[in-house]
Amino acid sequence: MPVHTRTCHICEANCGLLIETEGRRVVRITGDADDPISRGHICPKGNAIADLEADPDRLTSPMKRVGNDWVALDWDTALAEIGAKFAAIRAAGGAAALYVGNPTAHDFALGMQTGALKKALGVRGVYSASTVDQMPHQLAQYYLYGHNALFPIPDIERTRHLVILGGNPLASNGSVWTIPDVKRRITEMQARGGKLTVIDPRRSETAGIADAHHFIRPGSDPALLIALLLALDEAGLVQPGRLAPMLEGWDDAWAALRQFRIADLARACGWDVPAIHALAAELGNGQPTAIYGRIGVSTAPFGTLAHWLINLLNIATGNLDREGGVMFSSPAVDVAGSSGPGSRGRFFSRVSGHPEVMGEFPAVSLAEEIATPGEGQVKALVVIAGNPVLSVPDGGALEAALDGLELLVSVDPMITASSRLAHYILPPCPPLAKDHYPLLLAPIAFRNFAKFSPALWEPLDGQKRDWEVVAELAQALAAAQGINLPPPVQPREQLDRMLQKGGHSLAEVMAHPNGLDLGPHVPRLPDRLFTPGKTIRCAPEAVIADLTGRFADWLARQPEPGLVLIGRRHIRSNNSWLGNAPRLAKGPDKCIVLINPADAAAQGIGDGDLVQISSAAGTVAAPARVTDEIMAGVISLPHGFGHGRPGVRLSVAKPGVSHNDLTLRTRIDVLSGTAALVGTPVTIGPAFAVAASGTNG
Ligand SMILES: Nc1nc2c(c(=O)[nH]1)N[C@H]1C(S)=C(S)[C@@H](COP(=O)(O)OP(=O)(O)OC[C@H]3O[C@@H](n4cnc5c(=O)[nH]c(N)nc54)[C@H](O)[C@@H]3O)O[C@H]1N2
Ligand SMILES: Nc1nc2c(c(=O)[nH]1)N[C@H]1C(S)=C(S)[C@@H](COP(=O)(O)OP(=O)(O)OC[C@H]3O[C@@H](n4cnc5c(=O)[nH]c(N)nc54)[C@H](O)[C@@H]3O)O[C@H]1N2
Ligand code: SF4
Ligand SMILES: [Mo]
Repeated sequence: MPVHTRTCHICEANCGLLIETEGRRVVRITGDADDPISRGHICPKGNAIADLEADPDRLTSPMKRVGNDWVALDWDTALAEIGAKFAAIRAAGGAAALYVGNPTAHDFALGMQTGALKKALGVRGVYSASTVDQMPHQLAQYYLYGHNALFPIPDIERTRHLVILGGNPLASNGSVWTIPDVKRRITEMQARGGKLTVIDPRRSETAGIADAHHFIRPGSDPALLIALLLALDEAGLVQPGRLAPMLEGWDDAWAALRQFRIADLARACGWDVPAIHALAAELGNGQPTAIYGRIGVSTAPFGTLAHWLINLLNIATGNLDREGGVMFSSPAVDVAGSSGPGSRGRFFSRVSGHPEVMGEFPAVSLAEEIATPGEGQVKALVVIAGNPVLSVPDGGALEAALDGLELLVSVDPMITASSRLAHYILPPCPPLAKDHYPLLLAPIAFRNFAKFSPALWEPLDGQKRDWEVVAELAQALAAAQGINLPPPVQPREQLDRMLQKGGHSLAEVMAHPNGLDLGPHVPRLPDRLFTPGKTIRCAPEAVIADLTGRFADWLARQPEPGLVLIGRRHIRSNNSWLGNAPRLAKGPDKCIVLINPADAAAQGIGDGDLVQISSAAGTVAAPARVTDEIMAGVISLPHGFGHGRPGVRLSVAKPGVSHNDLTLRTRIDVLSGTAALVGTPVTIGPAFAVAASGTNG
C-alpha cells in the first residue's frame, strides 16, 4: 500500500505525517520520524485527518438554501446565481464584506486568491480571525521593527529560560511559534539545565511541566511586564548590549514607564512585589532567555501594549536576536520581504470609525456594519473557511445580523453555526486532494525549514480545491459586474517564483519529501529591520499614548472585584471545526467550566453541577469542574462549541455551548481592534432554570 509523506495542515505545528492509503481510503496515519522538524511527533488531530476525508456530513456539491432546506446545485448554476444576485445588490448601492477564517492560513493556494476576491467584492478592509487572535503581535512588530510579519521566535534549542505568558503549547501545540513535539523540546531544554516559567490564570498543561508557575489576574499582564522592566532598571540590569546602537526612542519609552510604581502594578496583576523583583533578577541574569506571549495576552484589552512590553523585555535583557533568546527566521520564502510592511489608520470603518490595521477591520465590528442602515451598509458577505458565529464575540448579535443579509456565501465543507445562515455554501474538496506548503508558518518556526506536500490525488468529479472555488467565485462576481480580473494565480507556479526569489526552487524542496532542514536561526539585526534608518522604534507614539492614557486609567481602578471568564484549548479540538471527527469527539465532555473551590462554594456549586454563566451578552449553562487549577475570581470555558444551534449538520459533534455567546463586542484592544476575549465579567449560579429550558444545546 502506498505511503505518502505529508505535512499536517490542522495546526501551526506542521508535523510530518506518513499516510498509508488503499485506493482513496486512508488506512493509517503515523508521525514521520524522518521529518527534520517534527521527528515523528503526531497528536490525535493528525490521525483525525482520516475522519475529515471520510466525514459523511461533508458537502460534496454547492448548496442553495431554500427556506430551511438545502438544494444541491452544479457549480456553473451556483456561481451564475451568486454573480447575478451580487451584481443586483451592488447596483442598488449595497456594500460587500469578506471574512477570512483560520484554515486559510494553512492553505497557501487559497491565500493567494483572496486579493482577487477582494477586488471583485469591491472591499477595502477585510475581516478575519486575526482580530480575535494575533493582530497585537503584528501591530507591535510593525511599530518596533517596521514590518508586521517580523515575529521574534523563542530559540528553544539554545535557551536557558523560557517564559510563557498566555500560551499553553502542550494543548495548542504552539502558536505564532511552529514547534512540533513541543513537550519533548521543553523537557530536553530542562535536561540541559534550562527552566520553564509559565504565567497563566490557570495551572495549564504547560504549567504542569514548568519549573515555576505564577497565576495572574486576566488582562493584567501589561502591569506585570512594566513592573518587571522597572525592577530590572532599579537593579541596574538593563543591558541591551549589541542592540543599543539600534534603539531609537529608548529613553522616551523609559520615561513613560517610569510614571508607574511597582507597588501599584503589583496590586493590579495580583503579584507580590518581592516575586516581581525575583523574576526580574532572573530575567536580567545575562543567561539566554526567551520571553514569549501568546493568545492569553493578545486577546486582551491591552494586547498591543502587552506585546510591545514583551519585546521591550527581550530587548532590555539583551535577548532579542540572540541565540537562546528570541530570533528572526530566515525562511525559504521570505513572506515579510515579499509583502508590504503593514499599516494602521489609512481608512476607517463606517459605523464606529475603527482604523484599519494591516488592512483589516475588527471582527467585532462586522455585526454593526451589517445591522446599521445607511450608505455603505453591508448587504452581501463572503465567508471563507470561517465560523464567526462561534469565534467572534457576541455570537448572538452576529448571527442576528447575518440573518438579515441579502447574500451570504460560505466557502465551507460543513453546515455550521455560521454557514447554516448562508444563501449558498460552496464546499471545497477534502484536504488530501490539496497541495500543502507552510507559507505563513515556516517563517514562525523554531527552526528554518521548507516542505512541500503534493496532493495525494485529484479531487473527485464535481469537486474543487479551495483555491479554485475562490478564484472562480471572484471571476463570477467580477464578470457579473462587468469587471475584468486577470486570470487566477497558479499556486504552484507562484510558490516556485517565491522560492526562487530566496535562492531555492519548488523542485529542490520537492526533492526532500520529508522536509528540508534549513538550520537554526541566526542573528539578523540590524539588516532585517524594515524601519527607515534600520532602528528599533522603541517608543511608538500610539503605544505610549495608550500606556499613559487608557492603561493608566485602568490601573487607577485596580483591583476590580468580580468574577471574570477566560478560555482554553483541548488537545483533541481545533477551534470550532474538528468536533465532528469521531476520533476526537469520543471521551468525556470537553465543554466544561472550571471553577475555583472558593468561588464554587460561594455560589453553592458542586463538582459536576450544571452552572449558569451570564454576561452582558448572554447566558449559557455548562457542567462545572471545581478545581484549584484555576485561580480564584476566574472561570475557564473552552471556545469552539455551540453546535446545538438549529440547522447545524454535524451529526457526531457534541453540541456544548459557545463561549462567544458571553464575550462582549465592546471589549477590545483599541490599538489593534482585537477582541478582548479574556476577562469577560460574568456571574455564575446553579443552572436549574437553564437546564429545564434546554438552552444548553
Ligand atoms: N472565546 C474565544 N473565541 C475565540 C478564540 C478563543 O481563544 N476564545 N480563539 C480565536 C482564534 S485564535 C481563532 S483563529 C478563531 C477562529 O475562528 P474562525 O476561523 O472563524 O473559525 P474556526 O472555528 O477555525 O472554523 C473554521 C471553519 O472553516 C471550515 N474549514 C475547515 N477546513 C476547511 C478547509 O479546508 N476549507 C474551507 N473552506 N473551510 C474549512 C470549518 O468547517 C469551520 O467552519 O477563533 C477565535 N475565537
Ligand atoms: N488543540 C488545539 N490546538 C490549537 C487550537 C485549538 O483550538 N485546539 N487552536 C489553534 C489556534 S487558532 C491558536 S491561535 C492557537 C493558540 O495557542 P495558545 O496561545 O497556546 O492558546 P491556548 O491554549 O488557548 O492558551 C492560552 C492560555 O492563556 C491563558 N490566559 C487566559 N487569559 C490570560 C491572561 O490574561 N494572561 C495570561 N498570562 N494568560 C492568560 C489561558 O489560561 C490559556 O492557558 O492554538 C492553535 N492550536
Ligand atoms: S500537533 Fe498540529 S500539526 Fe501536529 S499532528 Fe497535531 S494537529 Fe497536526
Ligand atoms: Mo488562532
